Amino acid sequence: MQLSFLIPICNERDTLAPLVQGIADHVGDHAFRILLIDDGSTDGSWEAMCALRDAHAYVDLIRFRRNLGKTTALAVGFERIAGDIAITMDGDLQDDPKEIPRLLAKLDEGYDLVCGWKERRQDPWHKTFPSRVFNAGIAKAFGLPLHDVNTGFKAMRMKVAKQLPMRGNLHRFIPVLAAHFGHRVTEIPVAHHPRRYGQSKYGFFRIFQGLRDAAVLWWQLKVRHRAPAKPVIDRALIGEAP
Ligand SMILES: Nc1nc2c(ncn2[C@@H]2O[C@H](COP(=O)(O)OP(=O)(O)OP(=O)(O)O)[C@@H](O)[C@H]2O)c(=O)[nH]1
Ligand SMILES: [Mg+2]
Repeated sequence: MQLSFLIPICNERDTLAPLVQGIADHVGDHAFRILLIDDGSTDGSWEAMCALRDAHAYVDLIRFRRNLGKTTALAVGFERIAGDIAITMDGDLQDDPKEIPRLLAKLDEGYDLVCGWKERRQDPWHKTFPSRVFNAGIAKAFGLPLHDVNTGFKAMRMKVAKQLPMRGNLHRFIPVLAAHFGHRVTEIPVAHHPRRYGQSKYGFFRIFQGLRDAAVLWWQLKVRHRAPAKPVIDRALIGEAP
């Protein structure tokens, strides 16, 4: 099986080398590629990414000229990758690559998307509490009983990755969208580590953005029965990897 890892990066210079090494150590016998997307980092992440690309034939890079957001990074990445399975991970090494075989084993049971549920989330209460409320609301509104809809750690069949309409901030709702398209969605608990390097990108107020987006999506999917369209991406904003 060919695995394609897709990792959006925004100022995560210090985690990149151990993250890439951790993935390479846990893919087993599978063929794999790792696509790192630099979303306008200013901390030297791009230079670190270039060093990794030069050292490892399985590393691919995309660079945005400025910060376009996580959803756009995933949109561009999903379009670019190939293979059988897409695996998304956060770039901050809070997700543990050792969980890769377990996510793949769960897909093998017949699922199309497996979410990594950060059951013991190593983040402060002002992140974990709103997240719990948000997830409970999503579960009820969309009839999708997941504990961690917005987890960055997911494995999915390539047909799911290619179908997702990644616009606005819909990266938080990938499982909702996949289930809407009839894909089989589930979750498994995964290890989660405290952030050791770099800085948190999302503050307390993302909950309000998430709630607004949830309300709009609920209206579109549950009332209008119409999924958001795929975005048109402005190629001029995507620089080429030298
Ligand atoms: N492409 C892109 N990715 C981003 C952006 N902001 C965050 N990310 C990615 O999203 C991941 C999660 O962001 P974090 O800041 O770690 O959010 P969090 O895990 O909820 O918060 P912490 O626990 O404090 O790390 C990061 O590792 C990045 O990979 C962005 O502006 N653009
Ligand atoms: Mg994090």
